[in-house]
Amino acid sequence: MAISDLRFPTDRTLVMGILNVTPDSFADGGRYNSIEAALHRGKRLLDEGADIVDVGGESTRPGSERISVDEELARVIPVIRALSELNAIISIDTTRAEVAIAAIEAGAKIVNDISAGLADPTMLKEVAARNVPYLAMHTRGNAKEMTSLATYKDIVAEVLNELAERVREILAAGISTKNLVLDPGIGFAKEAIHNWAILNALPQFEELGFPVLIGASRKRFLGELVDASDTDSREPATIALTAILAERRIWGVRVHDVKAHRDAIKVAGKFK
Ligand code: PMM
Repeated sequence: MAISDLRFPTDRTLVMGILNVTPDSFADGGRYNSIEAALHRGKRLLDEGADIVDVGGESTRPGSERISVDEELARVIPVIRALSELNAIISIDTTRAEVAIAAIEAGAKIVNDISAGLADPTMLKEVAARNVPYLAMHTRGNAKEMTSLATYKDIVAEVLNELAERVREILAAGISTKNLVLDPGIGFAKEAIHNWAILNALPQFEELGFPVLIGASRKRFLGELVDASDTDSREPATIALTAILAERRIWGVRVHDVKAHRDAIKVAGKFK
């Protein structure tokens, strides 16, 4: 299975809809924490035109506590199984190989690993063995450490170097070049100034030679820009960002409100 086998449209930016099955996730925390509610939300993301539904069971917000593998599996597997039966393309947002393997067995087609293989030493080999697309995101340290690790002399050069190092390891583990997507990790071990510098340097990230996905939806740096402390009120700024990224033909965006972003991408598509 290569990314091309998933038959995504190639003439526009793809939309990955966020489905956090967590009671504590920062943008939809507590609202969609039961399986039923998660399924309902997942179906809505699909109806609104999500190309991928990204199912995650563990909150990655800075400072959050880890949950057990069993708890993570219990949250995500029933949701993945049910949505896969609807022919949805599911990505599993996890840093654990065991969860990635179970998710693939339940029908997930993409592994989204915010640690790019650093959190679990067996992740890369297990993904390579199953030949599924792998989305590798840049971060530093774990959720508890990352805020203190947001120190850079040259943010763009350092993140590029660190991602390139991950790419070498990912390919050495046997994951195919056709199956790799990169993500500079907006908000992960990065302050607002770092996030903006990265977003201004997207061509350099694309020059690494892989599709690039951006996950900026409702994140704090947007709230700081438009003075929006609650996450929902950061949505207009997120949509504006998607329009710009889509006009620049970024491969994908990871967002909460799929319909609005599909619309923004349509508008961007009118600019050549
Ligand atoms: N952000 C979050 C979780 N998973 N995965 C990728 N690939 N990129 C991201 O930027 C990303 C992610 C945190 O946001 P959430 O709590 O709203 O899911």
